[in-house]
Amino acid sequence: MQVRRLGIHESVSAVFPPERLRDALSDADPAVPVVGDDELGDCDAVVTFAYSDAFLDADLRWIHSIQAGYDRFPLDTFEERGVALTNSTGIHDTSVGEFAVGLMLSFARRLHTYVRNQQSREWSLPAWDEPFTLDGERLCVVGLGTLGQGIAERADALGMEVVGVRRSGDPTPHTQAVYTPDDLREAVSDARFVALAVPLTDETEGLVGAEEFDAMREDAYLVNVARGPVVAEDELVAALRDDEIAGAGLDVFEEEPLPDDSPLWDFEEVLVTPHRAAAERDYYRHIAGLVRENVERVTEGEEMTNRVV
Ligand code: NDP
Ligand code: 7N6
Repeated sequence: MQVRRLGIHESVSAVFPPERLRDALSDADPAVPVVGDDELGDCDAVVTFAYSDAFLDADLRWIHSIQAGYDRFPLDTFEERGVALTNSTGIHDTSVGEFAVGLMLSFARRLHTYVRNQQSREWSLPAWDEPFTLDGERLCVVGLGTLGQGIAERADALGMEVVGVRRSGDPTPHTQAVYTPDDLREAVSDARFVALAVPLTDETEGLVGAEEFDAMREDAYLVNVARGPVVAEDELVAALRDDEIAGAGLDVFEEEPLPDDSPLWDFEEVLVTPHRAAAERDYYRHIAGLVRENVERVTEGEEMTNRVV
């Protein structure tokens, strides 16, 4: 494969201005124009946020997704057509790790309640036994890759007792025990927090539902920074209504933006964030690093990193 013209698809503007990435790659060998669907004609490859059928029409050889998740891409078609897809796993440990810990800290230290009260100039005290500390509390991280390990490392630093779940069951740093998905309910049963950090796949769709909420402690919080459909959302709403769990910090949803009429907006112990756990001003720099490395690898005839298909 030769990359002479690498388009930066305008859809990356969902996360950063495309021109930032263009400028960061200006010293790379290929030309790096910002392109829309109609301007892909001369490109061999594209860096993108969204998937567009125009990529196939333009016969691109390589597509780089600025997301770690690749659930929206037609992998089988890419495979059939010999299109390489690379993703952006490996860059979100700090950003999402800090975000997930932020959600947990907010619930424990009651920050979300104080922020809400401030809107109405209300000096209102929590019940004496409502606030708690993360120190000594148990966290179960489901999915122990970049995100999961980023969360585990920061939770461990705060004195939390961290366990995790992954298919291999292999140990990772900062976890005291690692379970396999068969033992998911056992893994979540003693946890004060359950943080989801798995990719959305056929196996993980609906991974957490009524039975898992039933297995969780009544004072437990769910944190979802993975993908909305990993959780059966109706069953989450039911679990929150029936006080089967204490609350949830949710960055991702079955439908995004979260519809106006979703009951999730209204729970006091639910924090809704707009799929921004990974957002940071240096995002485009991390992407530039990944893209630059793969351009060099392609030039040298080496295997690409973060190759999905
Ligand atoms: P990685 O590939 O680094 O890690 C995925 C982890 O999930 C691995 O530990 C894998 O371990 C585990 N896993 C896969 N399938 C299962 C399963 N069925 N049950 C339990 N564990 C499983 O990905 P990232 O950490 O970079 O990203 C994970 C996902 O998080 C992305 O796919 C994306 O959807 C989402 N994401 C969300 C962001 C946000 O802004 N909210 C930002 C970035 C990512 P093993 O192979 O041993 O099973
Ligand atoms: C960018 C979100 C991913 O999968 O959804 C995330 O990497 C990216 C703000």
